[in-house]
Amino acid sequence: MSLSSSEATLADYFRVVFLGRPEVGKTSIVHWILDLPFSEEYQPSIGVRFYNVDTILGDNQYFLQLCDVSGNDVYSNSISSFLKAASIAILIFDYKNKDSQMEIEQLYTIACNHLPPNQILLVGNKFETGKKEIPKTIANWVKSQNLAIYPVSVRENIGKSLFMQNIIQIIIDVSKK
Ligand SMILES: Nc1nc2c(ncn2[C@@H]2O[C@H](COP(=O)(O)OP(=O)(O)OP(=O)(O)O)[C@@H](O)[C@H]2O)c(=O)[nH]1
Ligand SMILES: [Mg+2]
Repeated sequence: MSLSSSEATLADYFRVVFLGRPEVGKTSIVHWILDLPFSEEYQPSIGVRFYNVDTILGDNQYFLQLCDVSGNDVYSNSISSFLKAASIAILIFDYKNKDSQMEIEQLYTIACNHLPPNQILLVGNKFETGKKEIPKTIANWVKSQNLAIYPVSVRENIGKSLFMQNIIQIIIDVSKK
């Protein structure tokens, strides 16, 4: 049976939460997913913004709720409350910003309190150098935990299909539970 988005209740939505330091590109990635144009101008997000998306994957209809959380420290205490109802956490760092990389481990620990590791994606944005290697700052940790990193560049439109395939696969797996 297919539902219209006005008939869907909160329980029908799969929440995808985007987290990371200010300016790593969370809002840009959400806009990229929604096929909205890229903006060079930085406008810090305030609080959280939800985008409800009705999507068809194969024969099935899914309601996704993209949850774009400001990276400002003021909201760091709210992160756990957004993760409580989440199906996926997308943790984003910036290839050009060491602080954002160092914070990923801590975010990962918080996300693991709410979700199994296979529902947490690590994304490196601003991947424009063409260098494949994982940033030195997090290389040891990534290796020791056997984690995968998804390198993307919203600006250069790099890495979107693999990243999206993973989100879709997780949603399909979670919906079967
Ligand atoms: N070079 C480059 N810049 C990017 C890329 N993606 C986003 N940006 C820029 O990075 C800046 C910050 O992007 P936002 O998406 O607003 O960052 P945010 O993580 O949402 O920031 P907060 O809302 O403050 O937490 C903007 O100036 C974007 O144009 C990218 O792939 N490459
Ligand atoms: Mg933002």
